[in-house]
Amino acid sequence: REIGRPVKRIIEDPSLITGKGRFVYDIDFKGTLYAVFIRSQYAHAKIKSIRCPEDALCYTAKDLPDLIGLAKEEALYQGQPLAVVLAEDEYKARDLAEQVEVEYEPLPAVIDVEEALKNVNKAKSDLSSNIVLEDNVEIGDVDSAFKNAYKVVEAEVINQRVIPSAMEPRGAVAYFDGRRLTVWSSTQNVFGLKDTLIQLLSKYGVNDVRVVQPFVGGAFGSKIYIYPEEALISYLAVLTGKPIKWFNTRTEEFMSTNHGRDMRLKFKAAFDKEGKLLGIEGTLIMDLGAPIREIYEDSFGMATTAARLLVGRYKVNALKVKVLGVATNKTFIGPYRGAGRPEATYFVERILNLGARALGVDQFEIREVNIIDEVSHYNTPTGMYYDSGKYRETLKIAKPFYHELLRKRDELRAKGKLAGVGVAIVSEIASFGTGTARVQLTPNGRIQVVSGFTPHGQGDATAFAQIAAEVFDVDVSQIDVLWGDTDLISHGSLTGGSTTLTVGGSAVYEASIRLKEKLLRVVGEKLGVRPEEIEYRNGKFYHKKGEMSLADTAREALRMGVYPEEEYSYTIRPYTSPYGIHIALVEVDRETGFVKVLEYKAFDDVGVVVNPLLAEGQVHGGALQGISQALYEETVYSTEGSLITSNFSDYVIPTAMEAVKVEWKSLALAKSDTPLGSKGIGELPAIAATPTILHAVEDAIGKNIYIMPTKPELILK
Ligand code: MCN
Ligand code: MO
Repeated sequence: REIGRPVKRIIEDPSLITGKGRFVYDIDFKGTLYAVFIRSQYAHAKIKSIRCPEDALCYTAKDLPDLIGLAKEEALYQGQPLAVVLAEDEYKARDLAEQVEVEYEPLPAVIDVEEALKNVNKAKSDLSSNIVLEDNVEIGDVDSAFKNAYKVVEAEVINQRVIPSAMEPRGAVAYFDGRRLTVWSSTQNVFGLKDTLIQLLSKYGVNDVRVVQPFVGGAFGSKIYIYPEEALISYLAVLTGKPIKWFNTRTEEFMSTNHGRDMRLKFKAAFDKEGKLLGIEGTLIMDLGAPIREIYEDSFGMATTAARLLVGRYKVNALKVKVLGVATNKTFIGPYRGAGRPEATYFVERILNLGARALGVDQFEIREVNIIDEVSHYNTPTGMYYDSGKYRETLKIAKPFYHELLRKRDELRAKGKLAGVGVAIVSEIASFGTGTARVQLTPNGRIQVVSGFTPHGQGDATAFAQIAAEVFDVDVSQIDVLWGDTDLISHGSLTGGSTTLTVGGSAVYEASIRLKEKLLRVVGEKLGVRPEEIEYRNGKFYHKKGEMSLADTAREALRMGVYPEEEYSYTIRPYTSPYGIHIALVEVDRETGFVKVLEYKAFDDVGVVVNPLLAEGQVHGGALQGISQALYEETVYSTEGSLITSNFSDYVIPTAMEAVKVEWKSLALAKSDTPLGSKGIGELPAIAATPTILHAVEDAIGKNIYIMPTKPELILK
C-alpha cells in the first residue's frame, strides 16, 4: 500500500537539494526592467506631492489606474506603496527610488488598539469609527453561570502581532507578449491572482492571463492576498511592453506583507469547585491594521470564527462574546498559519489554565473535567462543526506521558531547577472548499496528475503521487505531478487552511478511480470481454484472452477515440475538525531567564495519514513556529507607527540552535467523511505549541503570564 507509507519527497526535492529548483528571482528575461516601489515613510499621512527624478521611468499613484492598495492621497501604514520606478537593473532602480521626493503632511497615527477604540483620531480620514467590525456571539444563560460560580477568573490575554517571515520574500516577474500576460509570482494563490488581474486589466485589453508559481520559499498564509505590487508590475508590463521584475527586500517584506494574529480577549470565566467551566463572558478585539477595504474585509472572518471556536472541545454551555475589529495604522493583518483558530485555541486554553491555577486544580485534570467525550457530526452551540473526534480517549492515551513529564519536572526541581510542564488541546477546523484534479495516462504508460492546488513547501505532490500509485497499483516513481500553473487546469484553489491533502487528494483519488474504470472499459472492448472479468494489478490488465500494459491501453484508447484522462472536482462539506493534545517540559534558567524546551510531544488526530514523513515534517516545523510565538516573536512599533522590528536582527525567529526535538504520535482514532478519511495537519501543530509552551513556562515560574513573547526580562521580573 502506498497510502500511509513514509515516502521521501521524490517529486519536490531532487531539484531543490541539488540547487536547481527555480524561484521567482531566478527568472530573467533579456531587456527586463527592474521595479522598485517607493513606500510611505509615515504610518499615516496625506500625500501632498511626489516628484520623480527627471527622465526616469517613474509612476506615482496619480499616473496609475486604481489598482489594489496603492496610496493615492492618504498613506495608511508605513511601507504602503506610493510610486514605482523602473530601471535596467536593480541597483539603478534602487538609486532612482532614493531620488524620488515625497512631500507628506503627517496625520495623527492610530497605533495602539486601546487608543483606536476611543475614536479620537481615525486610522483613515473618511472613517466614521475605527471600529469597522462588530459581532456578538451568545449562547446559554451566562448570568446564572456567574451566579452559580465557585470562582470567577478575570483577565486579558493577548495573542500578539507576528510577522510571517517566510524564507523567501514576495516577488514577481510579469511578461506581456502583446496579447497574453504571464506572471510568475511567489504566491500560494495562482488562480486568485489570475482572476484579479483579469478584473483589473481587462479595461486595458488584457483578458488572457497566465499565472505561474515557481518554487516558493514558504508562505504560511501571507501569500494568499493579491498585493498591489503584483497588480502594478503586471500593468507596467502591459504599458511598457517590457518584462518587469520586482522583489521585496526583507524590510519591505516586513512592512508590506500581511502580519498575523493581533487579537486579545478580555474575559471573565465562571468555574465550579472541580474546575468545570460554567461560562465565559468577554470582548474579543482584533487589531486589523490598515483599513484597506480589499484586504481587511477578508480578515473579519478570523475574528468571528475565533469567537465561535472559543468553546474548544469542551462542554461550554454559556458564552457571551462581543467581537470588535479595529482599524489602526499598522500593516494589515491577514491569514497566518491558522488564521483565527490559533487565537481561539490560545484563548480557551489560557482560560482553562488560569482557572486551574486559581482553583489549585491540575491542568490536565481540568481538561478531563471539561472535555466532550466523543463526537460524530456534531454542531457546537456556537455553530461550529466537528466531523468526528474521540477526545476523552485521546486524553487517556496522553495521560501517562503527562505524568512521566511531571516526574521529570519534580526531579529537576529537586535539583533546584526551575522546571515546568505545559499542556494544551488544539481545537482545529481545516480543509475547506473545492479541489480539482486531472489524472491522465500518457502514451508511455506513465500516470500524470495535475492538481489545481498550489502547495509551496508542504510536499503534497508526493502525497498525490502516492494516492495515484495506490489506485493504479504502480510504484510512485511512475507518477508525475504538475501544479502551480493556471494553464494546467482551468479551476483551482489556493493552498491554505490545511486543505490540500484532504480536498486536493480526494480529487486525485476520485479522478484516478474513474480513469481506471475508463481504462477497464477500453481493455474490455479490445479483448471483447466484460470489464468485470478483467483483473488489474501492478500496472497491467489480465484476462485469459490476453494482457495489456498501461502504455498499450493508452494507445488503444486513443485509437478508439477515448481520451485516457479523467477530471474530478471534490467539494468538502463543510470541513474537517482535527485535534490533538500537546505536552511539553521546559526549564527556565534562573540566571538568564532563557527557556529551554526539554521535551515536546504531540498526540494528534488527523484521521488517515497519507504520508507520515510529510505530516511529521509539518509537526516539527509547525511546533517550532508556535513555540517561537510564545518565546521570541515580538512586533514593535514606535508611537508614530514606525516598524522598529523591521529585520531579523530585531525580530527574533528561531534558528537551528533553538530547534526543539518534537515527538509525534498520530492517533488516527477518528476519520473524516472524505474518500481518504484524512484531516488537515498543516496548521494544527503551530496552533497547539503556543499555549503548550506558555503553560509550561507558567508552571516553571509559578506566576501567571499575560503577555507574549515570554521574554527573559518578563520571566525574571
Ligand atoms: N498530510 C498527510 N496526511 C494527512 C494530512 C496531511 O500525509 N492526513 C501531509 C500532506 O501530504 C502534506 C502535509 O501533510 O504534505 C500538509 O498537508 P495539509 O494538512 O493538507 O496542508 P496543506 O498542504 O494545505 O498546507 C497548507 C498549510 C498551511 S494552511 C500553512 S499556513 C502552512 C503549512 O501548510 N504553510 C507552510 N505548512 C507549511 N509548510 C511549509 N514548508 N511552508 C509553508 O508556507
Ligand atoms: Mo494557512
